[in-house]
Amino acid sequence: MNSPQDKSPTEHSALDALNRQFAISDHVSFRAGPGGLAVADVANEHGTAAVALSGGHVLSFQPSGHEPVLWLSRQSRFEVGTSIRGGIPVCWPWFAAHPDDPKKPFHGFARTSLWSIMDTRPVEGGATQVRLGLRDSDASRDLWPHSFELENVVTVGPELRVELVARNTGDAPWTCTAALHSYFRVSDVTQVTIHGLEGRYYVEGTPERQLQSGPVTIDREVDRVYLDTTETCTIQDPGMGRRIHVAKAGSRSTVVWNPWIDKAGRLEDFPDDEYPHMVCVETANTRHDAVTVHPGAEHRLCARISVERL
Ligand code: TA6
Repeated sequence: MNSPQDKSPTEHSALDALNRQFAISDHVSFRAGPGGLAVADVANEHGTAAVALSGGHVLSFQPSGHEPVLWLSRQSRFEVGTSIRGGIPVCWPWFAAHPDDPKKPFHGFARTSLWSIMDTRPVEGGATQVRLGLRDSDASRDLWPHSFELENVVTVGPELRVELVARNTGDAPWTCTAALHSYFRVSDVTQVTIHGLEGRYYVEGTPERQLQSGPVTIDREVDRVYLDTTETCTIQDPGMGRRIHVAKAGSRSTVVWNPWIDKAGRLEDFPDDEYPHMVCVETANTRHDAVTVHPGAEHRLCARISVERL
């Protein structure tokens, strides 16, 4: 962990400036997190969370009286320009490979960009909100020739509410795909069941649509894009004695992913022994659920995450 003397004068002043402008006593403070990344720590009666400015990335969420909800790799890299493994990566303005140029960053550039803090505030019910922002730049326009303002509005309360707001600040419509790529902690992925996708069609690897019969269970690599679904998903985890609810708005796709043994082994930031303890249930719009935003308009993609004891 970084100790105070490890930080450079500029890192000190940047964190000091963030704390001067945006800290809220007992509720929001800023520190140098892993790899020296600036992290907002949020705490209130409902629980705690941490959000990195790199990627506008929720790293953790722990409701009071519960175990942590999000999985974060102990082997993740923490450098601006590199995606963080775990938490809630923001995949935008495209999900997975770029549709025309596979050399462009997988899952878009938002998750590897340095975001700014726009605002922090208490909100009703004892919750706390942190609003992060990203806007187009020469670098982003080289990858995606459009003007935009992106906000990730993170509200920590009885539930974790993550709302990605994408505004078109240009003079022509653009189309994007996206995901709040949430990694959830589970006791044993082979023992969990994922409910809410019964009877929906998904694609996995090939373009052919397959019908989901019953709850989703995982006993191999699963990488499924469920289309045309607005349903809340529930991860039932008997080992941890809890259900995790993933409600959503502005999303018509849900992605379920577990890398299983071989893919976990190929990912250098994913410990080989960790695939049993995580599952991604992602709040997305992809494939034919892509979203077109007209000049001056915006789209909101929202995930609401809550926990219930079994
Ligand atoms: O959301 C599922 C997925 O598209 C998988 O195919 C896998 O690649 C995962 O995202 C993680 O992608 P990343 O680029 O973070 O390794």
